[in-house]
Amino acid sequence: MGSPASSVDGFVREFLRELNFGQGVALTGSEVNDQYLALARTVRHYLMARWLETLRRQADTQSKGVAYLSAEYLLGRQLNNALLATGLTDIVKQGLAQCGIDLADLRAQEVEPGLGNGGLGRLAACFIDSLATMSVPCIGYGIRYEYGIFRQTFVDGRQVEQPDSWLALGAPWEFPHPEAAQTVHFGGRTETYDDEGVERSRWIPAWNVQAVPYNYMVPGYQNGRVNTLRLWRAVATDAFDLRIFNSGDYEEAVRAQTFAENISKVLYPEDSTPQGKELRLQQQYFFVAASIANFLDDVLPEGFDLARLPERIIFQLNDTHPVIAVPELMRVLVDERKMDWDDAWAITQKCFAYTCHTLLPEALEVWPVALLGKLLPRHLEIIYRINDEFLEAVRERFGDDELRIRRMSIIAEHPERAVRMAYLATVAGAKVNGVAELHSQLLRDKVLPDFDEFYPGKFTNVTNGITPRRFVRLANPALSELITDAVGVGWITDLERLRELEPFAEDEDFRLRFREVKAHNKRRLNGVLQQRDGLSVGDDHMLDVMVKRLHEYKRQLLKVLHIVTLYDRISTGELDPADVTPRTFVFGAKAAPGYKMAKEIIHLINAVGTVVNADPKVQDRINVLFPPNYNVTLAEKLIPAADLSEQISLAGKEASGTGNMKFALNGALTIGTDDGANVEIRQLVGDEHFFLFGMLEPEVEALAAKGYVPSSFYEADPNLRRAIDLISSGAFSGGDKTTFEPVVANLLYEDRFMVLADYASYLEAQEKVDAAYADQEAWTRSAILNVARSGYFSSDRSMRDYIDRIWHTPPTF
Ligand code: GL9
Repeated sequence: MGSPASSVDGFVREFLRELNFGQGVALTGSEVNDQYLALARTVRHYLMARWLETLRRQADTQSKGVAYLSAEYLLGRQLNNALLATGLTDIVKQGLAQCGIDLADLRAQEVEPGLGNGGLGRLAACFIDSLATMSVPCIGYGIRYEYGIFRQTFVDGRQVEQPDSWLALGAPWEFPHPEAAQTVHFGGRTETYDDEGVERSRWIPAWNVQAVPYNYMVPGYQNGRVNTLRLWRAVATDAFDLRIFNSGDYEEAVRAQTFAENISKVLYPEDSTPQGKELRLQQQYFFVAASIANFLDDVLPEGFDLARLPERIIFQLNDTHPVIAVPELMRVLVDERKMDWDDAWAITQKCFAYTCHTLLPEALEVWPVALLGKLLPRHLEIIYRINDEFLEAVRERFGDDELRIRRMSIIAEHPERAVRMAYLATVAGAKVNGVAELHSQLLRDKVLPDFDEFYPGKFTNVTNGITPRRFVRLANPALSELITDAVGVGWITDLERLRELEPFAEDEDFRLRFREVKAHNKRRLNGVLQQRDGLSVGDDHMLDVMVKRLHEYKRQLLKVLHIVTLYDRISTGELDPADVTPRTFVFGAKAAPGYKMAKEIIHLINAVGTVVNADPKVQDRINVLFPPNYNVTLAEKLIPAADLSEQISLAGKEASGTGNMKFALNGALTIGTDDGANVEIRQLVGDEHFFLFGMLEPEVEALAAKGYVPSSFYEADPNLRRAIDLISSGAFSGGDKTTFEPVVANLLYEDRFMVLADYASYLEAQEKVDAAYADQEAWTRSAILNVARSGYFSSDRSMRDYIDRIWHTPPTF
């Protein structure tokens, strides 16, 4: 198959053909959505030959690859990335212009697939981009949610969730393959039987659904490689029970269908807390069972000797969500392929590796035994046997240390009998990794110390990364051009080359151009915010940005207290407005719909914003913007415009963060705690170019051990008292003192994440920010050095680390 001619005329022909024959419309009178769909399909054609070639070579070489198992992929828009990968942007721009169409209008038409909640899902998307760019064989496996992360709106400052119907206007990037559906079973019971003298177990399931694969292209950056992302959709096996249907009971007939299809209906909008919902366990098993079956039956060649499975595949478990894959592979090997248990277990232990993404104990998934037994009875038996053998080995090593046995058991007994999925993953995985140095250390020392002792060498670190293609090259074309002018284009696939920018920090002309890039990006952001929400960033304001999921541990409240303090001091005349650095504070954050406190905090941010923005005493000095529905698309506009990046979680709580890396690479300076990957960012960019504040992790531990009394900080610090009293007074709630009482009471009497303890230090660091910003030359110098020294945070480097330490999967071509 020849690829379409890479010329403007060739493109126009292809595009019009898609518009006419694919969409069934003429150019004249076609809608923007028709044009977008036709363009997407045209661009897809250009990738097709490479995709087929990649698949063919993969089948020929039979080399080891990665199966990335992830319940979330927060992909962001596809069009621009596909254009970049193919190098078609200029041709397409010109071709469309000939048709009287502006490429920018078609880009804006795309609804991003928001199939993830936050960092964890975005990380998966960055990783598959890097693997394709590095020519490493990888299949991403996940779920094709019909509704992704909810669309957030604000009504009277409160979050309201709307369904995200991302498929409504067409899905031009996906390739459904109903003929390749897998059947996934649930429920029922198990039995033993005599298999020619061998006693075996089998599962007699009660019901099943079809898993239909939808394939997506994952193009490498201009390297001719296209990997595959395979997302599963649940479809009812017998769509209608015809007998019932004929009897006229339509509702009853479609009930089974609705039930089955609910499995891939909606992404759980959860952040770092497990949702003990049966449907969620169904989702997890649904996608891993389909993925394993797909790999064994369809990807491996016929007759493949499964004893050699570890030579062909490593299943990377992205958090505990896919961990039910462990007993599933055992079930397939032992029950279906009739393998000996010990052989199967030896293979399984080589085929899985587990990434942990959290430190919050409440975020570690556990599944009640009762639920697992009902939904997956055979898997529960297998887990029990894995646990028995594991605890036997622990006994052999440590003797009958019952406390230790209870601590390490995969089965928890309290508060109810439940399977600890992180333990199962740790026992089964060849390797276990955390996502930043500090996190991996704390994982070994605090979360899984018994396992670290029992399995020397099993724990490792791979610090997260982000793809420079999407988050620098595409999101920040102006900076990309400046960098390329200075050091050449090599940085896009070899981000350490940014080091070569260091000398330019001393170059006055370069600094000026760097500032022009920021100014340009702020104007661009202004345009987007104007159009999207009617918001605007103040002229010549420092842009201070905090964008991430709304969670107490991330401490958006600390940022709010800073703003309230500034507001209070300016409006009471204590601070001369002329002495305040003009700043626009930007928040972007979704709260899990069931997370009440997070939603109260959103309300408070909006309420403070409303008052601050309307008060003439502080106008043109400080401004608060909270554009709703923060997503990848908005991030791509916000981050390049930012001057200051807020990474202010309580030390020891943020596993890594990846937004922090995106900001540094786009030339923002960070104000942050010694937490997650902030630690590594600061080490690399240098203390002088990073605003550190707050307790260190051991200090947090010590304070907690001694007994943290938040109100004592309130009593002792007049600034803090004033800020909190102002909120309590009703100043931001039209005089109503009760509105924010729950938030204030929580701060004063619980404050689990020690906002009040870090407040003074944070304020002090913010004063340093102001002082530093006043010297624009020095600030720019720091910003350039942040860019130059952050090449380490490319997800290409993360992938190299996974390959060296865990996967051992070389590039193929
Ligand atoms: C997270 C961690 O909280 C982040 O610190 C980390 O950077 C990412 C990626 O490793 O993983 N774990 C987690 O559950 N989420 C993370 O962001 N939450 C969401 O994705 C919503």
